[in-house]
Amino acid sequence: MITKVLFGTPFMTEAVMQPVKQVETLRYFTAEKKEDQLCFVCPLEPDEVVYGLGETTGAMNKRGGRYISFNTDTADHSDDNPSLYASHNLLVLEKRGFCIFFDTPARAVFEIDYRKSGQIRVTCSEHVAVYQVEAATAYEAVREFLAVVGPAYLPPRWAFGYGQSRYGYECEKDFRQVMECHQNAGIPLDYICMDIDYMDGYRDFTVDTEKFPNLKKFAAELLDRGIRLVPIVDAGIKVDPGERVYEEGVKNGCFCTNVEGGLFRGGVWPGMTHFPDFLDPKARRWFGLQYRFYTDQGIEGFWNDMNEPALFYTEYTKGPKRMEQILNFIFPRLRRNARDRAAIRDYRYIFHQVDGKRICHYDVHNIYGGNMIRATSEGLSELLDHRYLVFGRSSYIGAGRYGGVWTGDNTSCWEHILLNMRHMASLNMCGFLYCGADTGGFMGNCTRELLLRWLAVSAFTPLMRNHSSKGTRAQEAYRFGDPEAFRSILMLRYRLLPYIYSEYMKAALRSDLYIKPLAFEYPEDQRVKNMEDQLLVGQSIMIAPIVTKGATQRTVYLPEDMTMVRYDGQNFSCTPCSKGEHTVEVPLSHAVFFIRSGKLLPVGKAVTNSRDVTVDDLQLLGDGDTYELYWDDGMTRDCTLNNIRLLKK
Ligand code: MIG
Repeated sequence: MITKVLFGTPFMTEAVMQPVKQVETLRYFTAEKKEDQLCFVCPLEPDEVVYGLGETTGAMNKRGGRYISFNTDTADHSDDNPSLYASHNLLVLEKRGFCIFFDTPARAVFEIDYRKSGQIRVTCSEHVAVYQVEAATAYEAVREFLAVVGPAYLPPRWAFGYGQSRYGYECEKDFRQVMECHQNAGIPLDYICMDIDYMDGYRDFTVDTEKFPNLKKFAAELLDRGIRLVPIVDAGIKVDPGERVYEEGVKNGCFCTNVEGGLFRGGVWPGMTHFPDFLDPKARRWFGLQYRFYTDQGIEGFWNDMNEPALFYTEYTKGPKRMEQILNFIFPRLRRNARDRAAIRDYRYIFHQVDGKRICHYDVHNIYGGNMIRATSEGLSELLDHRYLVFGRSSYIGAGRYGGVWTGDNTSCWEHILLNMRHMASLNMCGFLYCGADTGGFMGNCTRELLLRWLAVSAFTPLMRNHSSKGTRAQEAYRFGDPEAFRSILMLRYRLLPYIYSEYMKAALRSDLYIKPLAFEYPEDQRVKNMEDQLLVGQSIMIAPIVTKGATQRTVYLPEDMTMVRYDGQNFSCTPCSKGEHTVEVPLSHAVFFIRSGKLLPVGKAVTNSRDVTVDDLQLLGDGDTYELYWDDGMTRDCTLNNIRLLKK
């Protein structure tokens, strides 16, 4: 059962869409007033697992950590960084079948068995709507929560293909090369992302015509070969008198204001920018319809960046920032503190217009980015009559209805494969089904081994994109010699596409999770409680990938009898395995995963582009009898459970 308790006058974040019964008391938690904040406290038993918090660092079991909901542009994804790009204030008390969502757009601190041992302490604004769900199991509680948050975003099928990206691709030649190198090596590919260098002076809704003399023609040329372009769109609009988008935004009052009542100016990539007031429906619509610039050229996929919003400097910053930047670079911890301070300072100078009232950005900071995703998505749904790809960096619960998320600037290191897995499960609990990390790592230099192992994990995540930063080693799948192994792992993705697509669509339509922790299906099994390197993907598969450098084998725990599936790049071979521990050998060019008992897995033919995926003669693996296949044309908006057909063995 889901209920809500209101404290003060909570800001309407629109995270929850369905009506929820209001009650007077909280279950398990007590609220104490602390100056102008509330502190919610809940005692924990010693072995209790606490899930949730979506995109946060560290383990999936949040115990022992301190997390701060305050959306931050940060490339430090180490365990002790309390804030990443998003705020997802959901906690799941696994054993009690209980989840609780603190719905406030303001900063919130979660201390889970941290400051006071054996306690959850949540400190946040005194104006907060608290949603609580009590159910028989944690899995049921989360599904009930997702049902009131609203249906998850439905991407087109091509968005489940493999995407290649790099901050550094500049012009037609670069994109053509990426396409050709994949295709010549027989490595599947569906889209290539365009980072900020495609724009004219980093202005959204423009293109540098020296680099792309005819973008429409170029997009068509690529699409003809099955490849789509996915440009980046940043939050800020360049202050640029005479330029159409800027002038329109000013004229229509679509930008955030400053302390004095003028327009707020913040330095980002284009120099001084105005931030669209994404909290204002009028500004959202105005911004969303700007995407016509791209849709007119046949482009239907986008990523939204810098929407925390990221701020390099402001007009309130006195003196040169250079020394601070150098120090920040040398001392990352200091940098974090400096950034936090800078953000707190700067965000206090930004104002929104909400229902005719001036609201300080600092107090609603965490819902800015999610509303950019919403603006983008709502605009595109007006401009197009079919589905489109949108994913963003910063988000809040509820934004998962409008688009997906990627997890930002991670690093080419082994620990971040595991972080990727943890994020996928935690994000799914918060309603972000379409998600993925920068495969291979954004910062740092990737290696062949790291990329292959990472691909073997992201082969199962809805968003599967290889992305890296300027100045790092090139990490396209064809860069490491001997493309055979890469072909094998990526081919696996395409052979699984009917399943991945079908499971995703069913999960979205049923308020279910696409990726979940083992404890959600095996709540009685003590051994899976803290298992974070094995996950359930859809209803048939369990993955247990290799995430350690140099390892060629690992121990896998099966909570029930399962079928082990090995893909060697050509064939699937199946071995029944009994419940318990197994040592599994996985060479770099192989992928091994498991089919749950009584389930089936449909696999398709080896193809190199999503448009060639068919379900006409699927092979059915596993020991089940039937499989519910969701299938449509991959583009229609008419996505209902009527599109499910039953496959029988
Ligand atoms: O300040 O657009 O997370 O994916 O490549 C960095 C350049 C801006 C941050 C994104 C990253 C992207 C990069 N952006």
